[in-house]
Amino acid sequence: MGPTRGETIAAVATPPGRSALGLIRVSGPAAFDLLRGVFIPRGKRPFPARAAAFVGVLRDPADGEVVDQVVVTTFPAPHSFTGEDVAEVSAHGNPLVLGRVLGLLLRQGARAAEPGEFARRAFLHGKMDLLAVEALAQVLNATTAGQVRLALNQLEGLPTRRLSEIRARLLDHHVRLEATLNFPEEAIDEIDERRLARDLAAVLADLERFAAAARHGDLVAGGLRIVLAGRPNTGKSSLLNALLGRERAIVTAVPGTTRDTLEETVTLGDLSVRLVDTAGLRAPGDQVEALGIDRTHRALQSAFLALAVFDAATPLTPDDAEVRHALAAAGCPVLAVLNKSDLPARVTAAELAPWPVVRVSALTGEGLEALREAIRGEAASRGLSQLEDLVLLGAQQSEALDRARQALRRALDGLGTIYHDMLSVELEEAIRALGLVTGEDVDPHTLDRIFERFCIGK
Ligand SMILES: Nc1nc2c(ncn2[C@@H]2O[C@H](COP(=O)(O)OP(=O)(O)OP(=O)(O)O)[C@@H](O)[C@H]2O)c(=O)[nH]1
Ligand SMILES: [Mg+2]
Repeated sequence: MGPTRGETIAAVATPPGRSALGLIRVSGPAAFDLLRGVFIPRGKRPFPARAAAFVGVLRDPADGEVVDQVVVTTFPAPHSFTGEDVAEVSAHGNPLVLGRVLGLLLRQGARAAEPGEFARRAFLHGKMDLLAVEALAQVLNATTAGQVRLALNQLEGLPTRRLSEIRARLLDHHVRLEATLNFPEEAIDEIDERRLARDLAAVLADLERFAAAARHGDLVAGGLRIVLAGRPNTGKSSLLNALLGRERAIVTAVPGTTRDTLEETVTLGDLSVRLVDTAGLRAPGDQVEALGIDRTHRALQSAFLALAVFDAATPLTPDDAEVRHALAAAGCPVLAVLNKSDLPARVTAAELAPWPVVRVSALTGEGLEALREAIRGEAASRGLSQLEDLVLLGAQQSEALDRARQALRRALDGLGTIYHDMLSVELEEAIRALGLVTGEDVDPHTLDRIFERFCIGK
């Protein structure tokens, strides 16, 4: 029995709802056999053949009724998505029809697929590594063209090749270490520790670059959190609405209108941005406001960027000074926004130094494009514009990458002081952890957690 227990699975692969066509996927050793029992091809060509498409009808053997006119496309193993025999049934895109087709195939002996089961089979049959699986999840979930581009690049396999090459270098060193440890009497060259240190440091540097690319990929995939902060009444909620293009947040002339953080997603070119409106920072008037302000501080801790919003029409107040203090303490990069630029100016950019300043009017829309450009510029300056160089990792994979870096660091730190067998253990740990990232070395439980995020039919 193979890793998939010989079962043939089936699922509707298109979303619920009406459309011209709907797709049912069948994968497993009996895929063609169970279709043979219900599918009547129109032409003379015998079904199934090599990879080919067949027009015909599906007929329910129980009552002889035609279930739908369909096109069945066959992909014989191993040249299919899952690596097994796969049949794709293109039926009419009505949930009623698709439900009947699926029911028919299940009665013929297929089992309903679990979420992510097709992708899991593709992985188990070596058609995809785990980095490609992660990329596939992102292609399906992407909301910006940039996210799609990043994911397709990873699907092509470049990050996998980068990591496999790093792992191969470590394996090489590990094998040589083991050889000198296990066969000391053979005339194997002694380990040159200086050279080993240099090589391992280079591997670690490459791994750090890979980890940075993964952190950036995570930011692009998840959306950049940009927090609007400022004292009450400077126009944070107005600015959120202006950037969103709709009246999402409540705006009033009463300071302290926003009591809780509020998050909305906008697309800025290739980037997905999660804008967070917050309660104005000041000495709180009541308990609700105090809780809201507490949330503002917390939002700032995980921000990619803070937009410090000031009212250009009012001289800076002690509350504004508090805002500057809070932002400096939060430690995230800051872009100062001088809002209400439609009114006579009472604050200069110099007063907000050293922060870069953008003048806008949330009321008239003036300066908003410059603000968007400044945000894009900030992202680019932090390495987020070269999407082709970024990497997408799932939570388990990031953890494994961290473990690999730690083991390698321990090995490097210990070189010269620890025994070679300890060194070998650390290298082995790093190699095993890197294997988890690509999927060369991964346990079934971790696989469950990776694939459960997919929907049925994927
Ligand atoms: N003239 C002018 N008025 C603005 C502008 N932006 C906001 N306002 C006004 O400023 C007042 C406060 O706006 P809000 O968006 O509620 O300000 P806020 O910073 O969210 O305030 P809190 O939620 O209390 O912290 C409202 O009366 C807005 O109409 C602007 O660009 N120009
Ligand atoms: Mg507000």
